[in-house]
Amino acid sequence: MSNFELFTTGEPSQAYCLQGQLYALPGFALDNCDTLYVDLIRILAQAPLRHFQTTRGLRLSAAQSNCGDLGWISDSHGYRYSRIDPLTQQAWPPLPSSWQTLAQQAAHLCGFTNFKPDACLINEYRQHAHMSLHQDKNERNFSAPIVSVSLGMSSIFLWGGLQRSDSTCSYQLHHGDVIVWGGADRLRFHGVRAPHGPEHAQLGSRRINLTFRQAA
Ligand code: MD3
Ligand code: FE
Repeated sequence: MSNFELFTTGEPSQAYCLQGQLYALPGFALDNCDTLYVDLIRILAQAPLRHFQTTRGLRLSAAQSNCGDLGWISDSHGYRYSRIDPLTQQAWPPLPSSWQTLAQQAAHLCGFTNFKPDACLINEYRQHAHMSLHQDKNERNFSAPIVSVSLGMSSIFLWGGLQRSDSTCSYQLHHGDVIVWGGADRLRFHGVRAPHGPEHAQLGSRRINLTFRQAA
């Protein structure tokens, strides 16, 4: 397994091409973090974080929720998108327009025009929570990119190839970093390790990731 780590400390609002169609915008969301945090508290009051189960009845280690027209869910019937939150039996809270704008601007800086996210998955990683290597393939339209915003503690994300067995590279994600990927790299295997380093002044000992997608 070949592994290298990249540490970027560049100018915000500059897109770095990491590999193929995988881009990093270090610190791109920093200016918006206070607003994001206030919106997040309100959204999670309406659609609380919970641990979904896999088809095999295993509890996912990250706690999750959603906002937007569609939300990603998992239960004994598998992974899919749903307009209804199974916990509250209500529609998911709306995607704040400022969040949509942030995701669209990030996508645009990486060359993806016309990105219109209709789903935002909220992942909360505490202590040993992580996400094993997987592909994101529940969305209808693989030509749309995915935008990820990292908040709170730092974490290492792993990205591999189109086969689970392909070698992986690793990259450090910090508070305020944005990652955009799409095109040929949309279906790469990827994962994220448990958060590490000092706890975050505002978010405490956890990392929160917002993932914006065009799911419909
Ligand atoms: C995709 N979330 O929710 S997003 C997911 O940090 C998910 O919560 C992770 O994967 C998280 O499905 C990672 C960032 C990411 C980074 C690199 C990738 C996604 C990627 C490389 C290829 C494909
Ligand atoms: Fe994923």
